[in-house]
Amino acid sequence: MKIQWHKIQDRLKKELDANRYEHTKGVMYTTSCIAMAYGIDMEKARIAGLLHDCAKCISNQKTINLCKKAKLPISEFEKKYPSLLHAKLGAYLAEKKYAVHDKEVLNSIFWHTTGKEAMSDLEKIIYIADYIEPNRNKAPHLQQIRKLAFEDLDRCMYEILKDTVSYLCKHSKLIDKTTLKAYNYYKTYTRKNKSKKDNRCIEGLKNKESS
Ligand code: DGI
Ligand code: FE
Ligand code: FE
Repeated sequence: MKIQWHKIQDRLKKELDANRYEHTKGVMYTTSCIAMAYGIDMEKARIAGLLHDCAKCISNQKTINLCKKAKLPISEFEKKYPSLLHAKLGAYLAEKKYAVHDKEVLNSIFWHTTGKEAMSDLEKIIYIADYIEPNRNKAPHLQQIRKLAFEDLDRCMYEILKDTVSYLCKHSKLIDKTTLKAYNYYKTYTRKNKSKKDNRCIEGLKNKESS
């Protein structure tokens, strides 16, 4: 991938407000670090982090108009909460305006707000980095979640989705189907894997006893 880092950064600086631009850089560095920890393609993680919120500072009305023009489907839920659309429109603009054509990168931008079931490692990394980058300071359990990001991507997804769902409930916001499906998936997935791990420990102990 030939990426014109400076050109993209200069353009984003104009498109985003100062706080969002700082957040964007925070996400870019955090995605790079998590990718390093797991041996995932760092360049893909870095460019996805840099561009994930490229559509965030576009007004709701303009976002809807641009989505219609680009023939991106808008769900009933997104009509009610157009801010969710910045992820989908962001993936579209990353390709058309910032000339990033890598499908894995575009998918991780597309899913960065709701998450989804069975995400790729790159998708998980962008989702997680968005939540834990150093400028974030309001979410509960940040210290544990930041540590978990470098230990277990799936459990980290579960903890973030759990806190997000409970935050949305507490503030009487409706929960998107995709967010809920992602939450249920990682809840079941981490439980299954935990019991697999426990079984392996038990097997290990049995083997020790019998030898
Ligand atoms: O764009 P960022 O602020 O960096 O973060 P983001 O893309 O994760 O967007 C966060 C917002 O998305 C946050 O205000 C909660 C909202 N969100 C995510 N899932 C849902 C949701 N809002 C509603 N109403 N329902 C959801 O399921
Ligand atoms: Fe976002
Ligand atoms: Fe973000």
